[in-house]
Amino acid sequence: MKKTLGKGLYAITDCENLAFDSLFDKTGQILNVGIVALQYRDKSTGSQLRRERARTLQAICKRHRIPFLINDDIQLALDIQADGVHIGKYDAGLQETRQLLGQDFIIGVSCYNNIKQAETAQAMGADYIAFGAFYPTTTKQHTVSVMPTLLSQGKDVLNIPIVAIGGITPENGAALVEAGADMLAVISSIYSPAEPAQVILQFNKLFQVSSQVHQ
Ligand code: TZP
Ligand code: MG
Repeated sequence: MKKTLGKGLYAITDCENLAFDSLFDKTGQILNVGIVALQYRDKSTGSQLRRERARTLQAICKRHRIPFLINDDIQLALDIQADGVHIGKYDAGLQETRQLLGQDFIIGVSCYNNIKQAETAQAMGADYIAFGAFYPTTTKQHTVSVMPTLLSQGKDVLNIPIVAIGGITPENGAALVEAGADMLAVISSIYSPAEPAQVILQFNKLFQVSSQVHQ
């Protein structure tokens, strides 16, 4: 059965800056506080090691009953039966991805700053779309810069969840939740502190406040 995605913090692994032991340890701390999804994003590790690491992270997500998604690598997602994948413009297309993975996988699609692309992805069966980068980031090069108002425009035409990404902190994330982001996807703000618990709590508060305001 396809897992559902709640509103909240969507953590993405920082494989560029952390050795796997440390990444795993921090991911455990992050899951203990509470997030709504974890994405394994790893651009440089070879395929065998990537598979092992994915399985290790998948196991801890299973224990916490948190959806586990894989960036880019749809074959790996299929092989280990992850909960979903995230694809962007350099990856397999949405149709091909859905054909390979079937209906039970979550498929998220990067739409950068493009609402039309998001509407098309929704019509083609995407489970969520991501817009960004909202703020300057050193984690990814060549990002498109996006205004928070895009989220409210997206809300008018989309009924699948909207993820915001790019340079997000608990401070600047409030405006994005207010503008309509269902999830905040975050790498460095949560993986760079030695102990991420405090910052996760701060992120989670943004969603508690938002659900009270919108009740
Ligand atoms: N896509 C757009 S910005 C970005 C990605 C993967 C990087 C987000 O990382 P950070 O460290 O939260 O800015
Ligand atoms: Mg990609």
